[in-house]
Amino acid sequence: MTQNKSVLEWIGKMKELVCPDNVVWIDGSESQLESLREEACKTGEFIKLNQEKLPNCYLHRTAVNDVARVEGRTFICSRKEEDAGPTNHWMEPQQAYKMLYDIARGSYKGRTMYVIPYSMGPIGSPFAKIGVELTDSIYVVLNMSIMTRVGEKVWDVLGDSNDWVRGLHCKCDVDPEKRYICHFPEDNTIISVNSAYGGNVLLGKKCFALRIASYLGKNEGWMAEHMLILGIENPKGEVKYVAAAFPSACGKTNLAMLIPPEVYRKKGYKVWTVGDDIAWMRIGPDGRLWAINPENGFFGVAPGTNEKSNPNALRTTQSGTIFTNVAYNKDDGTVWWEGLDHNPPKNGIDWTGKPWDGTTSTEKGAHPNSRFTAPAKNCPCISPEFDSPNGVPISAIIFGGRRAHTTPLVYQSRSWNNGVFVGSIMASETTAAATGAVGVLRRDPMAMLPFCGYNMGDYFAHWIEMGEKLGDKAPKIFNVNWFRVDENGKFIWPGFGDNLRVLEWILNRCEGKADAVETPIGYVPKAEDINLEGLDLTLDTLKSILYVDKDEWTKEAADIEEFYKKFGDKLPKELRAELEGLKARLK
Ligand code: GTP
Ligand code: SPV
Ligand code: MN
Repeated sequence: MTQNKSVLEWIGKMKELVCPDNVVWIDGSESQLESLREEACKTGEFIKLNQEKLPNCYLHRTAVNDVARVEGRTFICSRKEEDAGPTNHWMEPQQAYKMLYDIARGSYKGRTMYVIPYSMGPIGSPFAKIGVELTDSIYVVLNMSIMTRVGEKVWDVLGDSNDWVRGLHCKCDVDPEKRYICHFPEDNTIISVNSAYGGNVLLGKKCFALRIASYLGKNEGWMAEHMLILGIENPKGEVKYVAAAFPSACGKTNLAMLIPPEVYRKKGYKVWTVGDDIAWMRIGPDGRLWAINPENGFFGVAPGTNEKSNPNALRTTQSGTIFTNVAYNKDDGTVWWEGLDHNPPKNGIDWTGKPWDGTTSTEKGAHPNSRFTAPAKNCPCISPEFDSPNGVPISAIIFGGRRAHTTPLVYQSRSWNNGVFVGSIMASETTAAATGAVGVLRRDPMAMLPFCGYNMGDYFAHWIEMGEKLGDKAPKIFNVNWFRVDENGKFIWPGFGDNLRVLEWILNRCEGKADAVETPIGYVPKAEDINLEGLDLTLDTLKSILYVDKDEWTKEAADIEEFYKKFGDKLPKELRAELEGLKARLK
């Protein structure tokens, strides 16, 4: 426990509001966690899986109306509306507090308040930040204990400081009409009510490590980004790190854990996972950009994860993992999801809790946004630098989206500012990671549309400013698209492990070792410079996905112009100039 006055005062105030029957302080000990797991099994919140096949693994099902982030009910409650900006929902803070307190009042009656002290980033690292989450959900406690560094040590590091993020989570009745995820960046506070799902309630993740942290980063001169961090070791044993921003369910976990194609493995290439979702980046004493992963686990998309697509992820989930909304196999007490293998359970239970026969049913067994929560240390390719308090130096920043057409497999930006432009115009087809229609193309700057805690125009300006500070030590900026489709709607690029072929070109470019072809949007590889050895893909097919179509991009430029209008005079003049430059090159 702690004597920290600001903590005790706030908890006291929240206790009075929500009226718990009792309060449990989470100390991070295995014995405490184990008793919570047992309790969750008793109440049915958890199902204990086959402990021989999946030791210490559990299954949890959420309410059917509570299966993804709710962007429409997520608010940035800054004092001035303008500070939330045109891409966020805004609520006036006093009005928001009143509404949330009215919903939260008395909602812990008959329940327990769990107090979770956690660190985002290795405890005591200069990058790390501390949070306290209050919750009435054991599921949240057990997930937070995997996803963040939880326990007594956090109080020691915090001491009597007031610099910590307050998080109140109230499950209430999981009523979707009263569900709100509200952020008060100016008060270091997050309040989440009426949900019990992932990103809505594991407040250290998107709420703190992106929405609040992006605001802190702007004020303190660092960056909080929706990026994986990956180390690529070449046959000489040199490791280079890249950070990549893709929207939700667009391939971060997969790229972060990729297994090199056989031809690369034989040569001695290795890949090391530092993070799969969030990067906090600072300029180091050497002037380069250094990154840590503030998380301690992976909250990954289950469907599509299999022995071929992502064996490392699969292995990571074989112990100590919580599965959410996947299918259950009653015969052997294991779990299943679409795309795991061709043997769905005959005698199963689907993600909604109904009996399900995977061999005859056309219904899905697992929800498309079903997830695993797995400890980072389980990952066979976890980087030796994972816990490093100073992070890893970033050579390249990669943006990417899910686009059936228009965007080539890979291109390099012309400069840092041009790279910021490339990030700002990212567009991607929506996925099941958020509620709403799937497959709709939308602009998602830097994959941060749902996660930027302040005015996106100011966020662009912050990127430009970081580039000025980094100067010639700035990482090079690239864009990738694994998702171009042919006339039958099939993905053309094999993706997954084979994405290393593109990463190799990217790293070669960073070291001035590869050639490129200049196009209006930036530099694309000469097709011959992408290693296709061992791949069933012709040079002509590769050329077709490297091609930059001027007509398509002219339409794209007009659409970007429209999109940019949103930001009014908050749009940095540098980005306006980049757009004009693109238009001129397309003429
Ligand atoms: P969040 O956790 O929501 O932020 O998602 P993520 O960006 O980590 O996405 P993830 O790696 O879990 O991938 C989501 C989906 O994209 C899965 O269904 C994958 O099978 C698919 N996917 C990932 N990489 C590739 C790729 O290189 N090519 C193709 N075609 N699909 C991919
Ligand atoms: C995402 O949607 O980008 C996720 C899952 O990583 S959640 O934690 O629900 O935000
Ligand atoms: Mn994510």
